[in-house]
Amino acid sequence: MAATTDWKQTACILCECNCGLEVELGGEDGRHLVRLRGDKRHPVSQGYACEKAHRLDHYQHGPDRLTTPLRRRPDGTFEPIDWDTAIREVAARLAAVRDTYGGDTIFYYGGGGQGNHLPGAYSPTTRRALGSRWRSNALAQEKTGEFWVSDRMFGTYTRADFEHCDVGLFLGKNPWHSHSIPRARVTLKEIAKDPARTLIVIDPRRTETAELADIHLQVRPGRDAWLLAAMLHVIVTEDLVRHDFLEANAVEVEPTLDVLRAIPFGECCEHAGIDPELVRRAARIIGNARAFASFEDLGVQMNRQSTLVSYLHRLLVVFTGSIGRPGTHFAPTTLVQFMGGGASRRSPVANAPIIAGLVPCNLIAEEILSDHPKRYRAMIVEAANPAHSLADSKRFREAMAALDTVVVIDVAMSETAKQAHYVLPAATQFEKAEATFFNFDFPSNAFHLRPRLFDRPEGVLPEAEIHARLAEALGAVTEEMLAPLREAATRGLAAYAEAFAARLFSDPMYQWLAPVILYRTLKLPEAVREGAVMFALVLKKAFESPVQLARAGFSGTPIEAAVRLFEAILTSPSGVIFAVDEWSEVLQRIGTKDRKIHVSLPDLLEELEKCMRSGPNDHDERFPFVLSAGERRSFTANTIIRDPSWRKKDASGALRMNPEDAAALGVGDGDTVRLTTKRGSVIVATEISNAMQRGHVSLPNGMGAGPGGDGLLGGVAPNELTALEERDPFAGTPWHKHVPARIERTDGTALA
Ligand SMILES: Nc1nc2c(c(=O)[nH]1)N[C@H]1C(S)=C(S)[C@@H](COP(=O)(O)OP(=O)(O)OC[C@H]3O[C@@H](n4cnc5c(=O)[nH]c(N)nc54)[C@H](O)[C@@H]3O)O[C@H]1N2
Ligand SMILES: Nc1nc2c(c(=O)[nH]1)N[C@H]1C(S)=C(S)[C@@H](COP(=O)(O)OP(=O)(O)OC[C@H]3O[C@@H](n4cnc5c(=O)[nH]c(N)nc54)[C@H](O)[C@@H]3O)O[C@H]1N2
Ligand code: SF4
Ligand SMILES: [Mo]
Repeated sequence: MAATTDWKQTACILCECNCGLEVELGGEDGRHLVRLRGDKRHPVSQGYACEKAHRLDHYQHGPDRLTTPLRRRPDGTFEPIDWDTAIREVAARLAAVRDTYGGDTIFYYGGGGQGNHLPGAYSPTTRRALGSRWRSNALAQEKTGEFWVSDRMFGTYTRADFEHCDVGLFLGKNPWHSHSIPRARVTLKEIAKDPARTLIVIDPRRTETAELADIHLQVRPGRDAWLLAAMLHVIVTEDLVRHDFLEANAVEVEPTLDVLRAIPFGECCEHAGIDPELVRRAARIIGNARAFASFEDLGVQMNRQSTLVSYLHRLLVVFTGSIGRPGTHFAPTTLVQFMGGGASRRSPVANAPIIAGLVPCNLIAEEILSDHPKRYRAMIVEAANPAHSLADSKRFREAMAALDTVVVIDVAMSETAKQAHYVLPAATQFEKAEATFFNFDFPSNAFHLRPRLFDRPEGVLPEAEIHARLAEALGAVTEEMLAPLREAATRGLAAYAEAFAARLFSDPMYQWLAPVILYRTLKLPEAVREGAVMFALVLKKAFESPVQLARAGFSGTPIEAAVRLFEAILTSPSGVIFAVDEWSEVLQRIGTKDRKIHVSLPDLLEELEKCMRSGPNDHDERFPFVLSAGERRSFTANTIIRDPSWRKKDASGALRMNPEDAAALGVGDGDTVRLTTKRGSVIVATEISNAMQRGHVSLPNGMGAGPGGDGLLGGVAPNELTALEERDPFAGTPWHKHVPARIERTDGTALA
């Protein structure tokens, strides 16, 4: 091995925590991430990193890496083309779709994953040049139900302060593996070992988090609505409701309390499969908490009654007055507000609600496979793998095949790229500057622009450059627009800022073109060049939140504060605290029209009453098992890492199954079974696990061989088994965690 260089700062890109890392570069060509450790200077992660970060070299050196633009031949194979040809042809084909059918038929999917949100920040320029109107991404298959409820109740999006809570609840969430809160394992262990604090987990599996918990409510799969209704019933009937908080901050309380008083408690506990005394105990602990923090995630958000459960969960938070105090819930000052938002429009073909600006993922195929005049005709996919990650991969592939033009921008030949007409290869997240807008910390909030670690190989481009070239080829960004700013840039950042702000605030069109204009005209050091777009975002924030920025040390006029903050971002390779909030500000951020929390959502209360009357209705004789398709494990990271050799354990992604279920079938640990759902049938190895309850089986996320089985990932691709119509009636989010399934021995014997 050649001599290694110094430690360099970057961040992990495998989950939304983006823990700060220090890495040693080396290997034969100096292009490997040889050693990695948590970066103590990172303001949020403070040196923390989990085991997954150590495997990042498998991302940087993935086997499916793209190194040149590709064009599909009529026989379906790809031929390499040069960048000039690729940009010219892609621009011409998309412009032809725009001119024939309207730009609103060009659909945009993705924009970023767990570690990279700058592509999505540059894409507005290309979308504006094309008149593209509709878009979506993974949030519209997980969080849009929660966004919709939060928007109606609070007019804002909240997160929880587990570090200072005395009662912590995880609902359909296994943070030991999936994280999503800073330094998750440290915080979980601290709550668990402190006798004065209580950790409550609601999960049908005995997860690693549940093992640490004081109370594990091992709910029957898909029955969370009944469990939460029962818990709320206890809180209301035992009068553990914080009336002072509600009087000061909420409206429409009484009608909701009436519905909850009438909940059939015993029946609910029975449906949930949990001892009524344990339900009471958990509810009392939450009702009497000094500081209650809670987090819901995919176990309920990708499940039956998901939007109703998001609502009931928020009622638990509001009735216990758990907003706006340390250890409870907060609304942070974020740099870019992309989590949250209500339903504004309806989609052009299926008339589905667009929540947070996103078309529900389960309806995209329907919006394409239609004879509606406004059906989508073309699609740009960037930094996402929807042919793998959306429900019903077969149907999604059919939809892609029906499109006139598909352009995929990715670092690797993904399942989605395989279906494209043009594949544009991007620099990896370590070959350009990158960042995410997952900034949910409180009271101090941080942003981390990671400088480039490696030069990029010839043949690939960062997304900023791809969008700049496309916008120029489409004639949307011209030299005439750039010249005055180029000139201003020679006079320093302050002069540049004045010139840029004057244009930004005088021309509404400019904000769409600003990303590429900034990238083309700001003179930045090479290692942080793609950070140019941050200038517009920072400027906007300086006008919106001057007090919070000033507390973090960025004061002066908004333009002065923006210049200071932008300079700090460029020169802080471990990240920078950009805003400091105060707890007293949280309740002032309630953004409903009357600035009150709206406790009653009539459509969801009606849904609650309907569910209570009808019972769960979730049993199908033909499919006696419930499959959770997509569990987070130690060796899963969506499809960010595509190299199967990184999986030291569980390489094939086993189906976890309860021992009694296995015994009834005569299946031993490691044996293969046939797993069948409405949409597909696969052969999979089993892992017998005491963590599973009877009737519930679980497959990992992010595995899968892709179409034709010729990919490299290994294991079962979960969405070969899921169906589009299995979705929430309100938000359209999929029921990936509740897929009715049948299991047979590979010799054909069905399990009783
Ligand atoms: N290791 C790893 N970490 C990740 C990721 C990864 O791929 N790998 N992905 C990241 C991403 S994109 C996300 S969105 C998060 C997701 O993070 P999580 O939501 O924590 O992830 P999952 O494991 O998909 O689902 C959580 C839990 O839901 C439970 N569950 C299943 N059915 C039910 C039910 O009916 N009721 C309840 N209450 N629970 C149920 C499952 O048993 C599981 O333990 O993880 C992030 N972190
Ligand atoms: N059945 C089932 N399906 C699920 C889930 C589940 O639990 N069960 N979970 C869902 C959830 S929560 C999520 S978040 C989604 C995730 O699914 P997607 O949003 O589709 O994203 P990823 O799998 O993270 O894929 C990211 C893509 O980005 C590429 N990439 C990596 N770095 C770069 C870069 O720098 N530039 C570009 N242009 N591309 C890059 C990778 O090669 C990969 O193809 O999956 C969802 N699908
Ligand atoms: S918690 Fe998430 S971001 Fe942090 S090291 Fe682990 S996978 Fe990476
Ligand atoms: Mo996700």
